[in-house]
Amino acid sequence: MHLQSPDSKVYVAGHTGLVGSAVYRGLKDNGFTNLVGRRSTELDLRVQEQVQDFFESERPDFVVLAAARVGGILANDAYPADFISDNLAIQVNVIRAAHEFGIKRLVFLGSSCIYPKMAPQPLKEEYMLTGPLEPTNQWYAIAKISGVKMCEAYRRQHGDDFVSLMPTNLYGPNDNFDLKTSHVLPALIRKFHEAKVDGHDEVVLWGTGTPRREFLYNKDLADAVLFILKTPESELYDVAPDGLLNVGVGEDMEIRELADMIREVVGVECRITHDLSKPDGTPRKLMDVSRLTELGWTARTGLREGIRKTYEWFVETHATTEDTF
Ligand code: GFB
Repeated sequence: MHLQSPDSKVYVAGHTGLVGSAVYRGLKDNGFTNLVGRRSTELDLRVQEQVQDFFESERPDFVVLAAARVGGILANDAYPADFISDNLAIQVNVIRAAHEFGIKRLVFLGSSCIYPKMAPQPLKEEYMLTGPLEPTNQWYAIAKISGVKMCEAYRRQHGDDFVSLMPTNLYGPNDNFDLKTSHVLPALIRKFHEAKVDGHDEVVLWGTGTPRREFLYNKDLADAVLFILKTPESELYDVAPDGLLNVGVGEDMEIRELADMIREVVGVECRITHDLSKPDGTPRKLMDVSRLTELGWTARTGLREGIRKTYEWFVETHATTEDTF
């Protein structure tokens, strides 16, 4: 059942992360004030008993499942056990509880890496499970594919209104700027910023810089989540009978083009070099966004504008909490 009443109780799992924080804020700004969130220190979603107790006491009407262990290409490769087991545990516990406690609609968030490494472009939802995955992030991808399939299974067996959104690479305020574990966009913001502040004349990119990626601002994803929460079931499953919808901007670019853009936004003159010992990953993952477009949603934030806002956030936050980066 879709979200209508501003009094409905919405639980945003992962409400302090890149996605969850934007979803929480987006709901609030749109008049939905009966919101629930828990930090991972208060509620460990990997522990079934804690999840059961939480649903028992809070009894939410709607759930946005944005809690996940996420990271960039090297973090995925370095911590495969954490990526597969934490994500599977979170998903099993939350999706099961959502069923048991009669949640009206659950929106599960995944990632474009669920699609095969060499899938045709742009990536259509039907390409899931049609070929081998990118090896560096197969562990995370398998967990997310399981989440999509769990939602589909609960819908099929019990009629639960559980739907999956697959966003392309995300960025924005509240991103992770740790150079070892982050994604490329926040990493490059930090690297160019530090080159500017410390007067370095070189920034090192991982890999060849030729892979292509698509970037979606986290507030645009939050807007898409709210849009999906509010879309009536008949329309939603008419467009997405398998309950899977891509979210993206429909355009991609090479990593080296992204680096040029970030260098301009940060305002620094320095050379760009390449560390070819680091992996390139998937050559391209451009989303086909025709399902969401058909329903009437499109992303609004241009990449340069989004990078500028994220850089402002980084500078402000960095100035006050330097040691957290
Ligand atoms: O964003 P990223 O880590 O993840 O890397 P993926 C994207 C591309 O940017 C790769 C290159 O080709 C990297 O080699 N790159 C260049 C850099 N410089 C850097 C840098 O300083 N840091 C980083 N991190 N990359 C992840 C998956 O894949 O994307 C996840 O591992 C998930 O499972 C996520 O799907 C959205 O786009 O390659």
